[in-house]
Amino acid sequence: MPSDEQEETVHYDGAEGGWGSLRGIAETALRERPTPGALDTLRRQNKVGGFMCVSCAWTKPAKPHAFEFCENGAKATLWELTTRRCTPEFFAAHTVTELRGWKDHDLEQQGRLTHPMRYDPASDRYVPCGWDEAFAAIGAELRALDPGSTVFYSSGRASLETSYLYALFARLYGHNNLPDSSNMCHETTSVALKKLIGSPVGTCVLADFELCDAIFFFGQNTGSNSPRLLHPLQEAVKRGVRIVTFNPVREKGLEVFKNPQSPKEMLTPAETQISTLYLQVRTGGDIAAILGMVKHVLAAEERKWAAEKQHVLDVDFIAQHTAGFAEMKAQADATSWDEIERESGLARSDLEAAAQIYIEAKRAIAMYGMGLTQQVHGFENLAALTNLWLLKGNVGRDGAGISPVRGHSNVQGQRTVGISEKPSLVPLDTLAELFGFEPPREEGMNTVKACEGIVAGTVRAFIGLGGNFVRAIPEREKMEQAWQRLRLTVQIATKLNRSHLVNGEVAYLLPCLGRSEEDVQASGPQKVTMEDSLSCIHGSFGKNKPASDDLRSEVAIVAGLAKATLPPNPKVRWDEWTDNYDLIRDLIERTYPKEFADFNARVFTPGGFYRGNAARERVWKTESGKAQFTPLKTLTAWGAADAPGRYRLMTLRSNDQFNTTIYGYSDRLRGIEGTRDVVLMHPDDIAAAGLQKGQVVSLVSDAGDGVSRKVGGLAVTPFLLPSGCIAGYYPELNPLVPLWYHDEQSKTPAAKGVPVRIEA
Ligand SMILES: Nc1nc2c(c(=O)[nH]1)N[C@H]1C(S)=C(S)[C@@H](COP(=O)(O)OP(=O)(O)OC[C@H]3O[C@@H](n4cnc5c(=O)[nH]c(N)nc54)[C@H](O)[C@@H]3O)O[C@H]1N2
Ligand SMILES: Nc1nc2c(c(=O)[nH]1)N[C@H]1C(S)=C(S)[C@@H](COP(=O)(O)OP(=O)(O)OC[C@H]3O[C@@H](n4cnc5c(=O)[nH]c(N)nc54)[C@H](O)[C@@H]3O)O[C@H]1N2
Ligand SMILES: [Mo]
Repeated sequence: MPSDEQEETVHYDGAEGGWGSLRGIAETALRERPTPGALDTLRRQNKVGGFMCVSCAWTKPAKPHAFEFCENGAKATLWELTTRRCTPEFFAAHTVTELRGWKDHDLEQQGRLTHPMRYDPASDRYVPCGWDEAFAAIGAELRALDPGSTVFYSSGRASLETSYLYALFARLYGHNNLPDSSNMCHETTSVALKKLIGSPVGTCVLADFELCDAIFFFGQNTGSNSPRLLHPLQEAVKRGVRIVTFNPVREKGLEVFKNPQSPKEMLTPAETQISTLYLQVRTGGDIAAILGMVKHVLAAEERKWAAEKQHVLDVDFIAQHTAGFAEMKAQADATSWDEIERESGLARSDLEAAAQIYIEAKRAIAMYGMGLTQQVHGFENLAALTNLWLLKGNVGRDGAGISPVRGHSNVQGQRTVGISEKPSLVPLDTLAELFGFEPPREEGMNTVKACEGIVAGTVRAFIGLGGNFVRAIPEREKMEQAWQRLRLTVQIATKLNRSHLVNGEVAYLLPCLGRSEEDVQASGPQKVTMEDSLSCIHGSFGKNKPASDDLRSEVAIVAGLAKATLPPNPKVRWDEWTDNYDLIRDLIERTYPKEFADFNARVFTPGGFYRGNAARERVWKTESGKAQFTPLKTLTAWGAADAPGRYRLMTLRSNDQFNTTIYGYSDRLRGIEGTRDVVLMHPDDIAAAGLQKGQVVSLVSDAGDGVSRKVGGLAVTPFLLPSGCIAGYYPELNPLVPLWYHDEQSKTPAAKGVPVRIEA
């Protein structure tokens, strides 16, 4: 960062990792006062036979570090193992209306839920109830409703075993309304990569990181959101791998890293510079930036062929494995550098330098996150990226590939085992045969459709398998009002959050075990499994004493609800499955025999077992049977037109939160301390808008639909961002995102490019 600009802006001087990260863990430990076994649990975290972190989805290596966890993984574990308890006494002391006025942080700070609770409208309080009573009442409600008017949501944490049963419950009951957090996250990936290379998930495995020569990052904040990925990155840099980052924000973890687990690095000034080239692309500018790189690669091909009769492109790969090259090239040729510079906000020379690194790399990996997926033209972002990656045959080859960095720890796996609103992605015929029923075949609701149905009143019941739906979705005000007209809301959760407090007419709060806790059923202690970002399946075994004797496992709760709702079916054995999760894994194996062969025997494979990926084998399960080059519909991913006073707002995560769980108010890696009520802006933009540093302003929607949306109380904070791009925190700013403002193809809300104005 240029030093004069640095002086004017808020930033962090240290490296990612280092002592700051150890301090972050210590502060969490002080706040949560974790149970005595917690430190031992951290030692077992992400190790074979241990328990798998509930934070991010980054892979768990076969040869783990002594402490295979990061600052944020430790925070997530300590958050679960807190000694604080949110008891029936707490609920007796506060009405639901009162609690609705509390901050997210303060709600979760009450600690673990201990007892099943029922909403009592007379006293406006949650009151304790028995499990059987809750199941019976919910079952009766569901039986009285049209299954098509109910939604079964899941946040991406629940295990493969729970997820399989949950999806089966929905289908036996009669719907495919199975939205999950992925609908707000990497659904763009599931739709775009499926269409372009025939695989809804990434193509890389961990070994690729040991073979690649270059890694490109687009819109992913590794330092905060998948810090363990910094270890293979640091190793890669030491090997000479060049890393190029495209991000409007200079995120610390992709600049410099000090390994907090290396005593040598901790005691010396040693730190690793991660990115060779860091390009602060304009929000929504990646399509143009990548097209610029494509242009440079194509020009280099022409020069090299003319001079040496040698290729830059992988011409054999293009001929044999791809379709659409000519149209894609025609568009690149026809697009001027002026347009590319304007839309990306980057200089041609910088884009050429990035493209040169791509050209010189024999094997290149592309990684990306929400910066590409949460955009109106998110599909186009991924199409542009795939175009560039196919030019040199960087898909389906060791050391190369496209590797989206997934969010929740089992979000990818939930899709794998049937949580999907799209019946075409689920082996319904197999389910029909296994369980002797006729599964619903019509497409179910994704997150946006579920929200539309709730507003329209056509959705009558919502079950949440984890998560904090009303806080995570767009258009908060309208959604919260509509929410309270629901007939039934059921929340399966570990801690109290806002979604529990904007309850329906009949409402239940069902507290479950956390993944780090011992899960003992009739056949003994149970293990569960999840799938990471690199498609590896891992077993997880919780050992801690449960937070309360009245908790049930997620498997037991889902089975309890299903049994109370559905008529008896001799092929459907909720009780036996709850008694022994091996039987559920057998069902998963029978439903997905190729991916899950010998499942029970492989649960604790070091590094997980790989479930395979056709695109990695260069088998393209696309419409054309080839990997697809795509001409781009637009040069910008931003979904609005530029206009004076209109800004592109990115809603970001801090280093001190996990989605809607706000651990605290220290976004250390960006130098923002003590508050989340900020709007980050370049000093020149602040001056141009006639604002002052520290001035408190409101953001208002400028989406052009005439709907008033506003969030106030935000302090103007100077920050190094591209001109016209501003940033603030998710979920506080969610009221500004219109429900209709989403990726065109996948309906992922476009939370990274929201059109807003500033009101002083
Ligand atoms: N500690 C912690 N870990 C987490 C989470 C958490 O909240 N806390 N959440 C989990 C979940 S569910 C998910 S999905 C992942 C999310 O992890 P990420 O994918 O990293 O998501 P975000 O933090 O929302 O933002 C991504 C980055 O995109 C950049 N960006 C914004 N707009 C653009 C753009 O137009 N172009 C480019 N190139 N970049 C842009 C932002 O500056 C930011 O650095 O993390 C998971 N891990
Ligand atoms: N503006 C904006 N909006 C966004 C995003 C953004 O970047 N910007 N990101 C989007 C993304 S990527 C995602 S994934 C969604 C996240 O949306 P969700 O997945 O719905 O939300 P979380 O905050 O992860 O859910 C937190 C709650 O989960 C419960 N919980 C925690 N652990 C467990 C467990 O083990 N079992 C059960 N049953 N419950 C548990 C706790 O009660 C906790 O309060 O938000 C999306 N919304
Ligand atoms: Mo996510």
